[in-house]
Amino acid sequence: MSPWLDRQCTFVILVASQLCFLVYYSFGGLQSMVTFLFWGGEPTWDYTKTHDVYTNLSLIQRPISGTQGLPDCPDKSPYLVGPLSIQFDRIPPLAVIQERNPLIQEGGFYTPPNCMPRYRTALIVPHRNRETHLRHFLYYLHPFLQRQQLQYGIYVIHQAGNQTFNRAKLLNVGVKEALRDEEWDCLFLHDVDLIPENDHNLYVCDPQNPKHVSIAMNKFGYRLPYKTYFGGVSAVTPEQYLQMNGFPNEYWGWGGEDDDIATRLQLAGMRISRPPLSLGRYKMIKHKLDSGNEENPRRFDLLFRTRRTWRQDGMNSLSYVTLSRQRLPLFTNITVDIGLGPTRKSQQLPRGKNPKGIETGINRPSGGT
Ligand code: UD2
Ligand code: MN
Repeated sequence: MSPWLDRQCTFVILVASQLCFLVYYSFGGLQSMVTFLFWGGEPTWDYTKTHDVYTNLSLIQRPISGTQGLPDCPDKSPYLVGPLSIQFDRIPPLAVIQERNPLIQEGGFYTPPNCMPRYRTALIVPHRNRETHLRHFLYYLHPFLQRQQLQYGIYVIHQAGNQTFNRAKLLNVGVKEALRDEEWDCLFLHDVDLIPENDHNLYVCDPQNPKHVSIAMNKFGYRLPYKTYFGGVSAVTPEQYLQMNGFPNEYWGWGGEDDDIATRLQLAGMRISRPPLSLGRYKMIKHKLDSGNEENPRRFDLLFRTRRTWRQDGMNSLSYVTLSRQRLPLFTNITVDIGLGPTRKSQQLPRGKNPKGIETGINRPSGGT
């Protein structure tokens, strides 16, 4: 090879390797490159750099010209910030939450003041004796949802009395009651103690399949605990909800109802959809198992029978008595009498035993981090 050609080659190799380095670093190093090449460009988020949940809220203003002829809200809200700082050491007073969210209407309803929303989402929260959790929930969720430019409403479904708690039945009640108010596009079925960590986790439904949203929680080390896990936060359209006959009414006490729901949606011909693991992140407020929500000893038996029972037990067999419906400043509270579970005598299976060997993963009662 001539010395001239040799110099040319060296030059080309030098430039090429510089280019490679440039590309490598502009993609954020090896880890991001691998993510980009093998996971189809799923965004990565740096959860060590977080933002206040009230960031950008003051930018949302009513136009001076009134609300006539408002444009559609953009595809992607300009107010989103990504990872959020979340702390539970101080409990925000309701008056402070109200003051910081001046655009919320009575009943906990919101419509963007400066554009026409693309989605209408109802949040349905089963509740009893979790007032401090509810305050954290309202403090974080209201600004989170407003930044997403959604039309939304928050419904708290409060079980009256101190008999055994029934989360799934309360959710059925919530769906029925929320749909009396509005033709919601999407129903978010939401534990009161779960706070989303990233506002790019949009509170909208997947039109094809029910979406399990809280897939990465601090409680489970930010991993999905098992494949069919469906607890915490999920999102369904009213059509999907009816297609699976809603949720079961017969699970009294802690556990099993989430696995039943995962089964019934499959029996109804759908599958579980999920957001990327880096987006479906949640912090659960630490708590113990509540009194009145003891482990349901019948759950494995019930789970064994879902295939036979789902068409009879659900929205089409729901019965309850509404005791009050209050439009409070930050949410609509619906207090209901949902009846009593089976008597203690008929609950004879030993605690925590799984007689049918059904896999329910590692979802055990009361384990916050
Ligand atoms: C898990 C699931 C939950 C549900 C439950 C079993 C997660 C994050 N969540 O939650 O979706 O499947 O197991 O039933 O894995 N609640 C009250 N008052 C009570 C009892 C319950 O308000 O006395 C409500 C509240 O919204 C709470 C939810 O029911 O967040 C679930 O109960 P939990 O938080 O005690 O159960 P946990 O954390 O094991
Ligand atoms: Mn919990």
